[in-house]
Amino acid sequence: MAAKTDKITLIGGWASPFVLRVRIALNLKGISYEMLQETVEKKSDLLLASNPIYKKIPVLIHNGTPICESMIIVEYIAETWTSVGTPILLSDSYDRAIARFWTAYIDDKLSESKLRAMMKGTPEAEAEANKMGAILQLLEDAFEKCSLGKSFFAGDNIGCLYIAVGSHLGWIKAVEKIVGIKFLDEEKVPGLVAWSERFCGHEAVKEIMPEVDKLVEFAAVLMRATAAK
Ligand code: GTX
Repeated sequence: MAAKTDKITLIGGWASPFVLRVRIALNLKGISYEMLQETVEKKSDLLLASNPIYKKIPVLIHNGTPICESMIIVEYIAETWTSVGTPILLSDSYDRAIARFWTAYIDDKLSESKLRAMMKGTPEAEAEANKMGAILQLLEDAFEKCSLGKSFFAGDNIGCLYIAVGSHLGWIKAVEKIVGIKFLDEEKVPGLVAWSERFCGHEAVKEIMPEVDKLVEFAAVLMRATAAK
């Protein structure tokens, strides 16, 4: 178990769904941390030194030791601070395997490059964005069927899979606004819509979930920065 005097630093950025995962996990455990904001223009020396392989955020620095990749960090937090706050890992190994399967699916389908491709404002981008609807429909059906201890939508605690999916809700809503297509549609994905409202209102989430309009503004900044390179 980690000590109260531990120094926790998060190299992050307010708009990143992957950073949000780590912040939710830290909130669930009630762990204080310092967050260093990376900028679009230039990666910090600390980020380059801490994640030399991918050079991406988030990186958690625990007493000087860096840990990279959002879901690896979430599991590290769950396993390091077992006896404080809310448990994050499911107790059954099969349930954990199923949760990891769907987390890998989400990370494959909603990577940064795929989110960017959805927001370019071109006809191809609209076709790409439509894939979001299909992904959400598949998740709705799968989560209804698969048993993760309790049914996915009926669970009270925020576990790893909730964090993996829920961290993307802000960007899903931002893409909805940018391309003018409703993905979180009550008629099509009622379970996900009701669950997403509960997730966004959770104590560990509501203060840190980025505002959709700010994400839309940030998307424009990101696109301009990419075009200028
Ligand atoms: N697999 C990694 C994880 O889970 O930690 C992915 C992390 C990642 O992609 N981080 C991005 C990064 O550092 C920041 S989050 C992307 C912002 C969303 C924008 C949506 C359009 N990127 C820097 C880089 O790729 O150089």
